[in-house]
Amino acid sequence: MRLDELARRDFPILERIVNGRPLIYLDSAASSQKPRTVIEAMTRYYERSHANVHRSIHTLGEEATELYETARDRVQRFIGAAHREEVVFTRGTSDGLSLIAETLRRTLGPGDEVLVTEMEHHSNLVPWQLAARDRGAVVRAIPIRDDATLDLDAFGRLLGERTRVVAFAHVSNVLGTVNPVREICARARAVGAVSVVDGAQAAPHLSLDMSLLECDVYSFSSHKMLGPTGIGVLYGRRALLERLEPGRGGSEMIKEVWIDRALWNDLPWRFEPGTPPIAEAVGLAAAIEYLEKLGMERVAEHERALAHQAMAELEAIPGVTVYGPRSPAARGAVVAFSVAGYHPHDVAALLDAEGIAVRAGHHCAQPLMRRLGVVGTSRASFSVFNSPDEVSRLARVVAELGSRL
Ligand code: C6P
Repeated sequence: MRLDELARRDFPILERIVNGRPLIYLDSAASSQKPRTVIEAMTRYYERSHANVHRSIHTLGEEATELYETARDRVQRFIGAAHREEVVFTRGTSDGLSLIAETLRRTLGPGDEVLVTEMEHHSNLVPWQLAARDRGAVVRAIPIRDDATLDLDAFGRLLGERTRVVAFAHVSNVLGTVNPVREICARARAVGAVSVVDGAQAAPHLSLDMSLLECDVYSFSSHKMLGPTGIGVLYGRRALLERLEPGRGGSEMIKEVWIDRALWNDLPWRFEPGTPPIAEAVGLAAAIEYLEKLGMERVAEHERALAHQAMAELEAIPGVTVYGPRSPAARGAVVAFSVAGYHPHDVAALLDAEGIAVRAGHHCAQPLMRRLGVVGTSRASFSVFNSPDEVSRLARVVAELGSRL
């Protein structure tokens, strides 16, 4: 049985009729839909176990703490982290990247360099701009080649003794390019720079193993991987987190506080000030359980096949341009495209009228749009519940738009 045939009935929202048509949801890269088990786990938590964590001695407090910390163990196994202390819960990818940029800020000095890439999402650019601006450091970008991959020779030339941080996406949310994480992190390490990976578009689709990637920091969101909004994960190598001063303060991240100073808590709580997203952690654990039951290798294979099909069918339509690497093996589960004569927003609106949800615009990657010479693109993205028929329907409707001109 194909993966979508197995998974589809688990997603209640897919029963919706939109604009008179059964919903075809091709916008999981922006936010995926949720299986029933995730929704039910969160409801069950609120109906039976809710209390604050780490502070209440009563039964519900202990149950909530147990559920929250068990979710951490589940994430640890899912991403192959060596230690549970390396799993910090955040509010999402952007929040995790901001947290690490705020934390590393004080390690930057005048003339130091933060390397990013031309394909970054604003969430992996702006926090570094803020950190660099405050410390007189500079942000420089590794360019991309015309085949939509990173120019690693240029990376070699940019990398130097002033490089403090190398921050880059595992998978581009526009091009779909899968970057060579292990190689980039090794080269960053060789010059003593901290490697920070934006895993927003990788965690939902690829089997992750931190022990193989050997990055220092890896940030991703739950809501793109079938889990709830409001929670994400910041993996940080223990040796790095141990020597960093927290960039944010509040309750739970301290052991003892005086008026003028405080003693930090142990990892990972040192980086989790305030009441954390507890129900969301329960939902994320349920999402991981669901993905693990399907099997991440199978998930990756299914979504790669859909992306490959979408590229082939869309490219065959006169007037359609597809962006990103040609080889499906080098791509994630997004396919950005443009239709000659149409603004990307109009393409999305016309598809919506047919019940097909895609995203359009600059995808929070304006420097990349400038590099591609476009104002924006339309983008289809895929998840476990999407079928080859849905991809063909997308291509048919796009072909009709093309022939209308
Ligand atoms: N990209 C998209 O439609 P948050 O919003 O914090 O969960 O994720 C931010 C983010 C960071 N990096 C990458 C590579 C991303 O793709 C995203 C989210 C969505 O492409 C919304 S702009």
